Formats: sequence, C-alpha cells, structure tokens
Amino acid sequence: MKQLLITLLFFTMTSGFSQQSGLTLWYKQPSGDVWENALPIGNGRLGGMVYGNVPKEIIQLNEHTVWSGSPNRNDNPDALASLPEVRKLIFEGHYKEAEKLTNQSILTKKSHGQKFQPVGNLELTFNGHDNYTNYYRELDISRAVTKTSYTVGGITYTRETFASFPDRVIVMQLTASKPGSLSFSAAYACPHKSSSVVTTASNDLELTGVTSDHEGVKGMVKFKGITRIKLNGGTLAKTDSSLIIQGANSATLFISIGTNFNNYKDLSGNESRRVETYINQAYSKSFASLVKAHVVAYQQLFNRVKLDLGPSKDSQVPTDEQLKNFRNTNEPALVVLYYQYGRYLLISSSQPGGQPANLQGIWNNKMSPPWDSKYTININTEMNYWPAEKTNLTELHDPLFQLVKELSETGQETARVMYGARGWMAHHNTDIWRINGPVDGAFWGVWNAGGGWLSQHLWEHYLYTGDKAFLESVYPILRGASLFYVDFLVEHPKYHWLVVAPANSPENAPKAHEGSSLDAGTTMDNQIVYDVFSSTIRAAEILNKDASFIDTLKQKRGRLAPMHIGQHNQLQEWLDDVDDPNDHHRHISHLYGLFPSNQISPYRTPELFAAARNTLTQRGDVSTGWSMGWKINWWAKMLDGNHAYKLIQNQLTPLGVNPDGGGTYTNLFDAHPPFQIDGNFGCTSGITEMLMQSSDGTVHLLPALPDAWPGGTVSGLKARGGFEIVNMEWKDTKLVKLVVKSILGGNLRLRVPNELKLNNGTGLNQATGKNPNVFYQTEDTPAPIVSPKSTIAPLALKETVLYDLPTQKGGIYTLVSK
Ligand code: FUC
Repeated sequence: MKQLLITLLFFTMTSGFSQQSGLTLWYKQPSGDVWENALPIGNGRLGGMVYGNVPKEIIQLNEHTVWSGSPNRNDNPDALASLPEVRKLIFEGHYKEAEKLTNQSILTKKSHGQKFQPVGNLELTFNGHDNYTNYYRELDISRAVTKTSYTVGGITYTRETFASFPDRVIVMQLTASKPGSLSFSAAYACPHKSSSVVTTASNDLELTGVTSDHEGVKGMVKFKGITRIKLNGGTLAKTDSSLIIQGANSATLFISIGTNFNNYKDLSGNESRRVETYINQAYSKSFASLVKAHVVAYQQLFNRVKLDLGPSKDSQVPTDEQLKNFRNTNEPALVVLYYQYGRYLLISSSQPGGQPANLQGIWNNKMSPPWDSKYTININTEMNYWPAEKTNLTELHDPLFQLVKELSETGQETARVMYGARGWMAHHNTDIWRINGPVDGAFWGVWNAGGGWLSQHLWEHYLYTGDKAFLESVYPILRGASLFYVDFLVEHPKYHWLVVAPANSPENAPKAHEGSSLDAGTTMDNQIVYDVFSSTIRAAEILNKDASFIDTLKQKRGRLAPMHIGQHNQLQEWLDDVDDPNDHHRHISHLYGLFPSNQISPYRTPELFAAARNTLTQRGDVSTGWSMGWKINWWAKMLDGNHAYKLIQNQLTPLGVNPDGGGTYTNLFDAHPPFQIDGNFGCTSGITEMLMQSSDGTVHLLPALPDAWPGGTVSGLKARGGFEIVNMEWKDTKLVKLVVKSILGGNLRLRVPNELKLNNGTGLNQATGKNPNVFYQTEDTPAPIVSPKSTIAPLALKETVLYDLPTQKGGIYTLVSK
C-alpha cells in the first residue's frame, strides 16, 4: 500500500499535473521558437501565448484593441455614378470589363482595412537553466491555466500562468522546490517602432507604444503595459529596462495592458489610468485567491457542456503524439479535447464588452499578420460564432452583436453614398474601425452581403433564447439590412427575377467568365436576401409592427430567383448552369442554404438536398482549415456521420500531411494554413450538429452519428426555442436516455433514431402536422428550377421517429428507449 502511494505521488510529481482529466493539452518539450507550439491563454481583453521555454521563457502578448490606424472610412463615392454601367456590362455578359470598371470606380481608393497588432513579448531569462530534465508543460482547459515544470540541479521549477477573467490581468506564479533558488530577469521585447520600455521608481517594468500607420491612416492607438513582481524571499534589482530577481522562494508576475480605445470612433481613453487600475486591484490579492476567482468565472461558462465519446485508447501519450496517431487510433478523447478546445478558445477570445474574435481570435505575434487578422465576413467571422448558442455560450455572442450594431451605423453611409440605397450594408471585410468599403480587388471585394449575413446572428440569438426585448432592440438593424436590399435589388433583364448586381459567389469564378468573378443573382446572395427578408418579416410579426414593410418584403421575396439544379445534378452556384464538376474551390458558398441556413432540407426539399450532396461530393474533401470546418457541418446536415467524421480526421491531422490541405498545429490551433481560428470553431459547431440539430422544425437527436462513436453522452447543448439537453446518452447507436429542460415552454418536437417513452407520465405523442412551436417555423423554400439534363432523384433517408411533447416553462422531461 505504502509502495503504491509512493508510486502515485512520484507519478503525480514527475508527470506533472492534470493530463489525466483528458481536458489537457500536454507536451514533453518546450515550444522553441515556433509560435504555433505555444499555448494560448486569454480573457477576451488580453491574449497570451505561453512558450514554456526553459532558459528564456516567452509570453507573447495581445490586447484586443491594439490595431493599426485610427477612426476612418473607406467608401468610394464614385460607385454611385458607375453602378448603372457596371450592371449593364454584367447583364450583357462583359464580365471582364465590368470587373475592370468596378476596380476603377467601386473599389476603395483608401485603406483596405487595418491590422490587429501584437503588444510585444515579456521575456524571462533564467541563467544556468540550459540543461534540464523532467520537462513537462500543459494547458488545462478545464481550468484555463497553463503550467510548465522542469528540473535543474535537483530543483524542480514550475510556472503557472492564466489570463484572469475577473481581474483583467495575466498572472504567472513561479516556484522552486528549494527555498531561495529562484533567480531570473524580466524584460519586454516590443516590435513597434514607436515604443519604449522603462523601469520605474516603484519597480514596475513599463512598456508604452503607439500602433502603426497603415495605408494612409495614422496609427493612434496608444497602449501601455506594466509588469509588476511580488516576491516571496529574495531581492529585486533593476536596470533601465529590466527587473532582476535573485534567490527568491517564489515570485508572482502581474501583467496588465491598457489602451486609449473607447470605441470605433473614439480614442480619448486614458491608457495609463486603465493599466494602473487593473494592476493595482489585482496586485493586492494573493495568487491563491486570484486563481480561485479566475477558475470560478471560467468554469461558470466552460462547465455547461460535457461530452464523452467513448472509452479512450491513446490518452496517455502527449497531445502532439495523439495528433500524429489519430488516423490510426481514432482516439475519442482527442476529439473531445478538440471540441472543448473550441469552446475554451471562444471563452478566451470573446467576452461581453470586448472585441469579437478576429481571424486569429485574440492571438497574433506579427505586425502584419495574414489578412491583417481582421474580420473576413464572407464566412470566417460568422464561423467563429457558430458554436456560441448551441454549445451554451450565448453571452459570448455579444461582442459580435456589438460589431453588427456598429456596422449598421457606419454601413448606412456606405449604402447611401456608394449605392444610393437606404438601410445599411457591408462588403466582405471589416476591422476595428468598422470600415465597410470594398477592399482587396473587385474579384473578392464587390460582394455586398456581409451585413445581410451578419444580421442573421441577431435573429438566431432570438430563436435560441426567446428574448423579445433583445429582438425589439435589434429590430432596426434587421430592418435596415432588409431595406438596403429593397432599394438595391434590380430586375434581371433576361430572367426577370430581382437580383443583387454586381455580385459574386465569394472568391470563386465560373470558367465562362474568363477569370472574372462578377455576376448577378448568385445563389448565395439569393439565399441571404431570402433569409434577411424572412427573418425581418417574422420579427416584425412577432413584435406586431411594420405591417406595410412586411408587405413590401413579401412581395420582393416572391420575386427572388429560386435555387437551380444543373446539368451535373449539382446545386448551381450561379444563375447560369456553368458549374465545373471538377472545381475544388474551398468556398462552397451556395451551400449557405444548407448550413448555416436551412433552406435545403432532407424532409422539405428532397431534390435540393440531393443536389447539395452532389455539389459537396464534386467539390471534394481536401481543403483549407476553415473549409474543412464548414464541411463537417454540411455533412452533418447531410445526415452522413461517417463523411463528417472523415473531415474531422482530415482536420485532426498534423500540418503538412494532407496534400494541398490544412490541418492542425501542435497546439491544436487550426491550420488554414497559416493559423486561422475559424476552423477550430467550425469543427466544434460541426461535432454539435452531428449530435443534435434544431434548425429544421424539430430537435433532431443523433442525426449524423459516425460508426466511430457508437456510444457516448453529452450534456448542456442548447436547441432553438430554449430547450436544453440536460443529458443525452446513446449505446450501440441507439438513443437510450434523454433529459430535456424546457426553458420557455412550448411544443418539443423530437426526431429520434429509435422509439422512446416518457419515464413517468404521459404526453409523448406521435407528431402530426406542422410544429406549432413559434421558434420552429420553417419557410416554404420555393421549388427549384431543374435543368432538363438533370436526372436528380431524392435520396433514401434513414427512418426516424417523430414525437410531440407539450412542455411547461421550466419543466424537465426524462425519456428512455422503449
Ligand atoms: C477568405 C478565404 C481565405 C482566407 C481569408 C481570411 O478570403 O477565402 O481562404 O480564409 O478569407
């Protein structure tokens, strides 16, 4: 027994900390100089990448408002005059000329958007620590704390770091197993030209700087960082630009950052006052109380969802090894870790009151990051927020709503000045200044549905929460998104539908257009306008207002182009039947109608459903990180769990192994490549959609269960209409137990793979007719136009059982298999 205890103690000490919990990323080697090996921490305001290096530790620092530039707009007022000619050229088939004119007179002549920039690194130097043993580092995502430990000369050194949610600072505690043996120096390295580092009379290490000028916009975000060290034993000395600790028992570092950013049009904040307020408040607290408050705040969000996908086979090896082995092991614990990591990353990069997660969340070490690490709103930003509602993190959606609100303000001028339209709009990119002029080039930038798509997140939030006051408050934004299209749609001279023109299907071009992406009435645009109109109509009806506007929208909606099924039995991407079945482009924008929208359904639109499947198959699996993330959601909506799982396998592949495709970095960041966080969020959403869907008039359970997960449990998922899956258990692919909480009351229509019964009481009935629940109303997608060359036929669907369960507000219902 004693021997066992000693062995256990030894194991705990040497193997480190909590990898046993399964919710830990852990490694046996430091990051070296590879940023994508470092472990991310964040509290929505501050982001840190902790390298866990031994003689020189690096914490790379970000703050959510440190962006190049300053308040600015980038509309091009010449657009209005050239719009009729651009449209004429498109309708006459002169796409190249239309693109040329668009580049000259519609594209911005100003900034193409600003850059999210790093603050710098805090670097800790440990002399004499070059030769170490027993190395271990981890990120425990059940607590949002990262740790590093190693041994030098018989002394074990540990560092624990986290970005505190309640205290708004990054805290690192350093300890040594022998008293008086902790010695190191701390210094900042800052990549900004306009920056300086000093040490103060009160022993603070201070970094001040101003962000970069970029594309004619002056950099005016002032930032200030302070590192302050609390010592237990030992001495603290300083040079002009570093702090030197000698012979301490332990030390706690407090890292605070403040900026002058108030909002997208106001930089009059006081960065010094902010940075000092945060650090003074935190410094007065003990490490133990700081870590406790941090973990409580974090777990209040994180613990809402639990997932188990079956017994573990390979979890005793480090995370990088698990990733390498995944193709062979299919380790369910790695899928769970990756799933929950998506939730961890959203909690860490998107907090109410802060900026939304950008292309890299809140983690970037480059002065000029890929695509400026801004907001690409033709897919990537929306994807970041797909997990928010369904994985029970609804309040993390807030920063996106604030961005949409602000874009609806700046986008009114863009709509008016550039297109002579009322309402508001945004093109395919935005940044912290909420620019919405067209950027990058006509091929990409002329797409004008960014506002329309983003506005649907407001509606979805209402569908999940039933929060009528929220709906009332955002109704003007929904209305404005519709009003833009009311004015902007034009009649197609050949087909006579109302279409968006100029348009493109994001970032793709039909071969027939000789390299130009420009077109009118692309499928995705038609689908987005259809959704924007439909959700505005339903919101106005629920709020009992705007009757004549409802009429206008219904009338215009009736004149939109329906979806088309083309000669290759595909869903057409464009109005003309010009798709190439060998096109493997990463964007499959016309499947917006399948997911995240719900215009294509196995039960309501079987032909379109079959066409969507052909399109997915023709486009192929291999793709960039985010594209794989989207494909998991699509295959889940296709009710094909094994194909969705194949995409998870592709995604959980070390970078460089998938030919021409993305994958995953050692720290489980998604690789486009380069790092882009959307793929992480897309996959978390997709795994949820494999287990539960609530978009098609029902709560559909286990709609796309792969053979790899015959048994498992999940708790805490949210469905539209305020239903929460308190617990769901499946065995041998059969749903054996379900506990649902009804937060809003109303009819719960279930679609399940096998027969169920209420474990006590009656009231579970076979469903009939339309679901009366107001949150489950589906629109009647117009019948598709089918090419005479198409041989499309509905697909055979797996049998399911449909039940209706009338629920009471606050009621909890337990069902078991029959
Ligand atoms: C779109 C995508 C790219 C990349 C970029 C940030 O342009 O087509 O693949 O994700 O956004």
